[in-house]
Amino acid sequence: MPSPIRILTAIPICDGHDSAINTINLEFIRHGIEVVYLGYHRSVSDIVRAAIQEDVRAIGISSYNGGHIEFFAEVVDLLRKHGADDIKVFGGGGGTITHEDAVIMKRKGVDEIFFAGTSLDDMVKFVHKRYSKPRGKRARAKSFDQELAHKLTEIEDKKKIRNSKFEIRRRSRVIGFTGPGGAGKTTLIDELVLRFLNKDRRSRIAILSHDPSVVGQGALLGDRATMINSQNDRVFMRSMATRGQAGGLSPATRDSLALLARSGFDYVCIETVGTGQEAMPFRRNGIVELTILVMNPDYGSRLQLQKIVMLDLADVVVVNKSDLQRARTAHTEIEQRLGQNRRHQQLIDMVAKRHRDPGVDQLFALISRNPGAKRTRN
Ligand code: B12
Repeated sequence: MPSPIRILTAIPICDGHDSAINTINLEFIRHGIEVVYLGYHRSVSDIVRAAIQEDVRAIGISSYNGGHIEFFAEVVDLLRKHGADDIKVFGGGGGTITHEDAVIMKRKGVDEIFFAGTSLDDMVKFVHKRYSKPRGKRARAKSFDQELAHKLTEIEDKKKIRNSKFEIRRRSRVIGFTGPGGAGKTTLIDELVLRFLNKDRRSRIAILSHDPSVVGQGALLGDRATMINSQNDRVFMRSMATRGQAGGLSPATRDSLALLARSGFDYVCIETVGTGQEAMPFRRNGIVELTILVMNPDYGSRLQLQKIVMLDLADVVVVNKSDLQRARTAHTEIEQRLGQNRRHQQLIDMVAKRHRDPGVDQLFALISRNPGAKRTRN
């Protein structure tokens, strides 16, 4: 089976018209395409950085608020500057982009522009036709991030990894984040990233983030859209689809994580898909040194807690959204459940989305002062 086509979609800076791209994303994933969605209000450099790190075949931009001729051209130029002109650019924008504009945009290197009235089917056909051919021999990477991105693709595509032109340095600390969908794992990682970046101005962080593949093998890899602080040159983020594997990770996770962990990052954060009660995602993964279970206070009754396997295995349990009414009860019930394990697991309440949240500070302090001391038992 050939690997799915990976594309990145985004909306330009100062533009919040996301309704078209949300529909288009869904249609793409239904037809076997993996879509890394970067969200709206994104700068040229955010888009190009993400496209290079994700090593996508193309970038689809949806633009409504004007300035599209310049914006699309800058994306094409910056890709060229980074030696990433094998990543192509296409897009649309209803009644805003005229046919005359499109002619200029194509002259500047844009592959295709779609106008109002185009069927979703035509767009899917275009992506399959234009971007499904296997890449030929690739030119040597121009940067460390680009080389790493190419290697991660080789791992996902089960190809032989080429030797490194860039130095592989010391081992990173690897922190695993798991928990049900919507508990706030991505927001928490993004807040921790802010603290990592501020603490040491030279540090670099990697994030390996998972989302589920759906019927038809496509996937919406949407964690980047929630990231604010992680849109930074010191952060390397890669989104991965589970590609048919149950349990929260992908068949390529183990090797990808091993590569990231020896690539000189200070921290590597790995985030699972939203998991169920039986999940033990890091069990067979010796690289993760600290596992964090992020929970929502709304897990149901106390009885539900007995069934969550990760409550036995996690080093730290986070009760996020602790401003919700049920959070105090949740804290007490989880505390009692953890007490039965007799493992000195930490329980931290927080509101991860809140700026300068003391619970996130507490978790950050725990991670930073605990270098490698606490290997997970799972
Ligand atoms: C819906 C809408 C809104 C909604 C947006 C909801 C949302 N979350 O997206 C709301 C009401 C919030 C809104 C707000 C505003 N809007 Co408005 N909005 C529109 C409207 C009516 C439709 C856009 C749309 O979603 N169409 C539905 C899609 C599915 O169809 P489509 O646009 O034809 O797109 C097709 C192709 O182009 C293609 N396509 C589109 N994108 C992509 C991307 C890829 C990768 C591909 C392959 C294809 C593709 O797919 C579609 C399939 O046929 C347009 C008018 C118009 N007709 O375009 C104005 C319009 C875009 N808005 C406009 C304006 C001015 C605004 C506001 C600034 C108004 C204000 N003063 O507050 C704000 C700005 C909001 C913001 N933060 O950016 C102007 C922009 C003018 C300009 N460029 O100079 C427009 C053109 C209206 C007008 N004629 O004045 N807006």
